[in-house]
Amino acid sequence: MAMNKSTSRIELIKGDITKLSVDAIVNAANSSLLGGGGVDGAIHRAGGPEILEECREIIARQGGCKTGEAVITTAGKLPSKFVIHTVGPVWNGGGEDKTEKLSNCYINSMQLAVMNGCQSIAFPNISTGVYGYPKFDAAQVAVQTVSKFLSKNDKIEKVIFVCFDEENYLFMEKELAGVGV
Ligand code: AR6
Repeated sequence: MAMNKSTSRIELIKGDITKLSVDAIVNAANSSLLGGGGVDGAIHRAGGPEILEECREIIARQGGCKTGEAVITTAGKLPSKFVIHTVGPVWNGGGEDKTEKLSNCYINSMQLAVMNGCQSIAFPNISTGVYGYPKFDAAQVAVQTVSKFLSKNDKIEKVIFVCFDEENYLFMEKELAGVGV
């Protein structure tokens, strides 16, 4: 059935991820989980103190979040149900494990979404801001990882890639066209 094809479940939009009414939005956090700039700052600002409160509980329990891993909180005042906080790799000149770590961010976030009964999830362009991951390469990792995951998992009905900047949008558009979106 066409609806089950992985690519028909992927959508690309331009905009602010904090505005989306999806089951889960993903935050490009850092391992302290205590907030920061970029999309992380925007999510905590718009969501209110409840999200940070839950992050603190997670820190008390497990001491932060490692690169490539993900944790989940409720979404405070945001229209989504959950925020999934994942920690992308700092590019810092690159290296093979950066690709794997970025890919793990997408996989672990989607797994956590599935475990929490989410059917829709929105991703920002993880690591492509302060963390300096080249946008072209990051787009490739995002699209390849997500489409592969969807082809093996039918619980997620919609993945939305939310681009805040034009450059990421264009790279994502090109990459998605390559997989038939
Ligand atoms: N909605 C969607 N995307 C956004 C938004 C938004 N409201 N705001 C920014 N972006 P960054 P990183 C895009 O720097 O590179 C933080 O301080 C932005 O255009 O937010 O993973 C954390 O605390 C860019 O393409 O995350 C960490 O310390 C993308 O989000 C560190 O930055 C990611 O940029 C993480 O760095």
